[in-house]
Amino acid sequence: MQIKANEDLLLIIDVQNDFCPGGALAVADGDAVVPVINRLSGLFDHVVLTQDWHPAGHSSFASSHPGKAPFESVTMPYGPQTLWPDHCIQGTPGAAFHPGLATDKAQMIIRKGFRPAIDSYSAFFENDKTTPTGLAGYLRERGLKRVFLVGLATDFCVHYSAVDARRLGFAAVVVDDACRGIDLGGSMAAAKAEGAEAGVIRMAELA
Ligand code: VGL
Ligand code: ZN
Repeated sequence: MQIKANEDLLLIIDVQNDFCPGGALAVADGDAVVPVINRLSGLFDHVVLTQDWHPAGHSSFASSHPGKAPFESVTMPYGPQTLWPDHCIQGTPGAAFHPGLATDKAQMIIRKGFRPAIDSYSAFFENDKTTPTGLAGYLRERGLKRVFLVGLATDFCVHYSAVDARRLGFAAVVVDDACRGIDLGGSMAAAKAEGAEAGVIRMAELA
């Protein structure tokens, strides 16, 4: 696939210490994406990073729900919400980007999940599916049409971002060798099916 410098964006999702081995919500082999993403960054003129950025006591943390354990689910006003171990707390080392990630090329960092009462998987909308992050406007103002998605986790933040990109009228391409997933209760298979339904393209790798 040919990269179009003036139309394509590389969207690097949540490559943060807490999602890498040793982190609070470690994704198996999560740090393996770092060298792959660093190479891809060199191919794009437009690069944006996202950073999961929760206040302490965030409502997506199991620790905020007495009697609940991580990976259980609760019903929030905006719908079902999976509960996670405390992770990516603002300003902590776990919320920092992986030290090996090349971040200099990025022109913007979208922080998400900072509102205490609502989680945000997608880089475009919070989990209520209506509160925007501003990324769609950024893409439109810059005339960008296609989003290549990489990072963590394939079946949560990458997936929700890809589907929202499609919903907003952008082309969306997930590059599999630059992503790793959590796979909770069949979420990898579900993400693949829902992504295909939404018109998300999956590539094994981007040469
Ligand atoms: C993520 C769960 C909780 C992700 C973020 O980046 O995929 N997953 N917060
Ligand atoms: Zn989170």
